[in-house]
Amino acid sequence: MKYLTLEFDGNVAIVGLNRPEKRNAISDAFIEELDTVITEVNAKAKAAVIFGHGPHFCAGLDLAEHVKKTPFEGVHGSRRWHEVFARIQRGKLPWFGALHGAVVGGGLELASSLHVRVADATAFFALPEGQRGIFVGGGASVRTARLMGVSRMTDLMLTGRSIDADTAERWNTVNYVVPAGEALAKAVALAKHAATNAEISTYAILHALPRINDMATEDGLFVESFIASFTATSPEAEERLNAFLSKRAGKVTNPNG
Ligand code: 1HE
Repeated sequence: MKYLTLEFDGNVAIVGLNRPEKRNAISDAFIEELDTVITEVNAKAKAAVIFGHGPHFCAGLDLAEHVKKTPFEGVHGSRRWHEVFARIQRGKLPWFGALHGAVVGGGLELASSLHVRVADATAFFALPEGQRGIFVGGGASVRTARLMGVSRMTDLMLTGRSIDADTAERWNTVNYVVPAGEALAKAVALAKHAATNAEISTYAILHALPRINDMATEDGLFVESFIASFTATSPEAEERLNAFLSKRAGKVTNPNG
């Protein structure tokens, strides 16, 4: 593999963006390699983590390659990013991001397709497309806008400003902020825990939650009742519910000890 690394820690896949000399800028070949890696991860793992090698998570679209494209090649390129990132967001297992340094442009779009994001204190976030004379094309108008809201995304795009990790957390764009250098360990720990969940619950969380969120209230509640009943009557649920009732499963913990 040229642009990515792939390791396994038990049933957790750890995917590294590995083009540090170009700040992990994403070219066409990079996207195709990511697609191949997702297939292998789906076959072998129960949860996955993605992080960046070098000083930054990801500098976004490879601008050197993009500048040579015709408008229609640009459309196909954007649609290919959509396909590949959809295999993450609407795939079969949960993806956790370990973010540090620049998480910008397409890097933020990739991060937005993950299910949980951990940023370390060095992380910063920006959408510099406005300054480059382009628009987002890797799903940010759908995914990033749903995380931070259209108004905040508009602000980032119009002003070109960067926000730090704490602001990104306030803006619902990252879930955890940890000290510098600790994002990967935290993301792996979270992924290991998620890998122990019932597969059917994980699938419902990944696929039903975002769809229901897009529905009207009454439609969402109706759909929820069927998913709740379907998952609760699965053999795995029966085993896990009985494990709790017979005191073989852990209790919910109080975060304050
Ligand atoms: C790149 C790219 C890139 C770096 N495409 N080559 N993204 C951006 O507009 C962000 C552009 N990048 C930056 O602002 C900075 O590079 C960083 C803040 C991310 C990092 O700064 P630094 O000082 O650590 O690195 P550097 O010296 O700027 O970059 C090192 C090399 O990476 C350098 O190449 P070199 O040959 O001179 O060594 C840079 O040119 C190269 N490089 N970023 C190509 N993005 C599907 S639509 C998505 C739309 C977008 O993503 S638009 C936002 C694009």
